[in-house]
Amino acid sequence: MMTRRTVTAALAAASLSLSALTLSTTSAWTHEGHAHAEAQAGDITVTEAWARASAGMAKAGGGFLTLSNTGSTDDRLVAAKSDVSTITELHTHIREGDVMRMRPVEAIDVPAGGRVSLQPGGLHVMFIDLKAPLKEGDHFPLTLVFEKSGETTVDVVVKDVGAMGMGMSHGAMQNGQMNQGTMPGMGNKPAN
Ligand SMILES: [Cu+2]
Repeated sequence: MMTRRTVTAALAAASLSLSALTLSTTSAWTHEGHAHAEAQAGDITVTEAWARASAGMAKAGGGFLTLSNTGSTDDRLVAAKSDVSTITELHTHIREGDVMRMRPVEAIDVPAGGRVSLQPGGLHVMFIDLKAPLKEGDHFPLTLVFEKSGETTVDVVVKDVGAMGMGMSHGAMQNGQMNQGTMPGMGNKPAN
């Protein structure tokens, strides 16, 4: 009897500390989320941060945002960091014949007085080896590292897999399928 009670108490304590952990994680995210869809690093403003909901068993996702440099010094986005994936990279799309391929880039220029959009079919943040599917309505912090302006954290909202953000100017992006659709057997899954 005592043994069982001890076990129950231990379990209760464990679940208590688990919920405390969950609580602190949530509040940390909420706190960082106060920067919300807009964040500032020096003269650089980050707006319209969103990620595409991941489809089915996809282990990668794309993140998109706009960078505005109101200062008089050129800067560069040199890294992105997030907890949603094992690896977070900066990518671009390159057309090879009829196929759009993604390539990692070392940095994304944010010229003085300039504005750069990371958008579907172009520059983007790549989340590789997602720890969990990105679901519509979720949001998560993404830290951006600039060469001169330092770091800032923006809240990224997850939008439906078909969301096209800035428009549908990319022919290869029809139906919201990125070129992961070229993977054998992955092309014609019905949308959720
Ligand atoms: Cu990519």
